[in-house]
Amino acid sequence: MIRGVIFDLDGVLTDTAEFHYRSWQKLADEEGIPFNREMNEAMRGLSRRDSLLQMLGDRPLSEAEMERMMARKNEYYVEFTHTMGPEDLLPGVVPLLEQLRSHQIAIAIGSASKNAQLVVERLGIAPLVDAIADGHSVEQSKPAPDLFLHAASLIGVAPPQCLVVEDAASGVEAALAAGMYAVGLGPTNRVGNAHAVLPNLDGVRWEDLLDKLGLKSQ
Ligand code: G16
Ligand code: MG
Repeated sequence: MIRGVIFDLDGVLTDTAEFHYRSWQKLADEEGIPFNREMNEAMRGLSRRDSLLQMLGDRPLSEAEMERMMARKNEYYVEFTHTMGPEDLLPGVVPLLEQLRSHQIAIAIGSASKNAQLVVERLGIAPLVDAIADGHSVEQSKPAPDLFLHAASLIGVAPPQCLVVEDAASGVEAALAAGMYAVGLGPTNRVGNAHAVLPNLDGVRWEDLLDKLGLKSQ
């Protein structure tokens, strides 16, 4: 029986993935580092530091330089978040959250982002969310299970009774490592390891999710 659903934020509830990409691209262009959308795909769901390391490849940088680059990327990203509002919620999100509420299913956010709190507030969904585990919550980010285990403990639900909704391979791996159910959103070459795969949450009802997982609605 599923008693809690943990939603990834970027790429699941809202398309900040595009804002993250544009911020990294701006930084890369300024620094003369070759970068493009395809390379960005490999960074989906990774923490800020892991994303930078991925972008740098074998270019050696001091810790201080890395800190400065991460701060600049974040400046660009936070600028984007200032333009965000409830209209940036992806289709199907609010009806699904409301449906979960009516079934007394606990709702948590499990995001690698240090800006998750800010984004949740801008989206106007804070009242529908019981707990937020974010980039400040644990040391080991996705694909380690720590972030989702922390989210589960915040809502007081045992991991096997949690379902994670993710758009990134690293997030699906994290959910499986945490012993949770995983629904992947997007192409199977990205999230195919999840228990079930859907293109997005548009029109998706709670019963549909349980059905896809081979579980029964209670
Ligand atoms: C997100 C994004 C990643 C981003 C990470 C860290 O995670 O998918 O692209 O690098 O957060 O974000 P920040 O720089 O704001 O701390 P998620 O887990 O919400 O998909
Ligand atoms: Mg994501």
